Amino acid sequence: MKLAIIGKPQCGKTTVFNAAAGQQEAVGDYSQALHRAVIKVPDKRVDRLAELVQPDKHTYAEIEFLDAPGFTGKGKESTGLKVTNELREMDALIMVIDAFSPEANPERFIGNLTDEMMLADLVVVENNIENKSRKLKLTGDKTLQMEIDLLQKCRASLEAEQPLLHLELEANEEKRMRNYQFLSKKPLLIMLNIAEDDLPNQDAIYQKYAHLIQPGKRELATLCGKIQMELATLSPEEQQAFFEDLGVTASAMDKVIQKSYALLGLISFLTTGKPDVRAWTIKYGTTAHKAAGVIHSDMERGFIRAEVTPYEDYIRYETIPALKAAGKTRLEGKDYIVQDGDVILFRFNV
Ligand SMILES: Nc1nc2c(ncn2[C@@H]2O[C@H](COP(=O)(O)OP(=O)(O)OP(=O)(O)O)[C@@H](O)[C@H]2O)c(=O)[nH]1
Ligand SMILES: [Mg+2]
Repeated sequence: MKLAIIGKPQCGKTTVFNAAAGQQEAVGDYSQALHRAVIKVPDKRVDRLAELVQPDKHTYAEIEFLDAPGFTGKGKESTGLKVTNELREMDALIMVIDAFSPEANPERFIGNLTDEMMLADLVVVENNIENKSRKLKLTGDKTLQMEIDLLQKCRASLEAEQPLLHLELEANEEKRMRNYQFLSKKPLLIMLNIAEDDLPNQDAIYQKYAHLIQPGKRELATLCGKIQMELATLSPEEQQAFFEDLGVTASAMDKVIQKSYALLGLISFLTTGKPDVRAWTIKYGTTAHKAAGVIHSDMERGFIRAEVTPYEDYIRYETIPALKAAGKTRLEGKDYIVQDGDVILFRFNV
């Protein structure tokens, strides 16, 4: 999963990046610097299975973070567009909003950033309408007309100042939309970066902006980036003690992971074996056939069946023979919808 942290200059992007990804990049230097990090998603299930199976290694799911340079200016002049190509490849965006400084005005900042994203998308929409219309005239290719109709729908939405995320689309349109990687179509996590003094008011601030939440499209979280960044350098035990003192309920990393998984409808399945115990991230609703492909394209191509054991049963019965004897391992076909925590052995033949 790839997540980009975006926001106005000096809103605390690098501070949040440091807190969520456990990094120690310089903050407050007006550098607009770009940073990257990969974190391992903490998963107790992987730890517990590794204790049982004693594999050579164990592997957590990973999240790639991009700390993107700030958005300034408008449309084509926006410095945010410098990284648009990379931004467009992200699975979701984390919009950091300054709610700590004297100039803080979350509602306006969220509006400004959303406008910037919509403007960037409008440029793409208009260029494509123009190109495709020209091609249609030349070739008479009817599929182009469908594409143009879809783009015109997008244009109408953007002109009405509606992010593309809210556009109602048919399944085949959703599929075609993916080619354009529109920014305002990306699931969004709004992170209100609050002042240290506001920590006790965290819940009230969250409630004030809760109307922005749209399940599966837009999520909201509050955090004090500055404190979280300082805490991120401590051990988990030390962190816990400070959290309680400060009234912090979860680490920035946990918040980002949990909210992003919910936003993107992600779950994890697990694989075990002597070489590796591993967690894999997929979208909820993925079939066993496609899940096999996440591991290796050969597994998808030569898929025979999936041997599925719920994690809780695996931990209870401990060994494969015991699980089989108790009838806890099921044989599932291609169309089985993988569930969170399924421990799966794929049988395949290529
Ligand atoms: N009081 C307070 N200050 C914060 C908080 N988060 C960030 N800051 C301060 O805001 C300033 C900017 O933080 P950065 O993390 O560098 O902001 P940025 O968005 O990465 O800035 P650019 O990359 O230059 O656009 C720093 O001086 C931080 O210490 C916070 O939660 N509380
Ligand atoms: Mg920065």
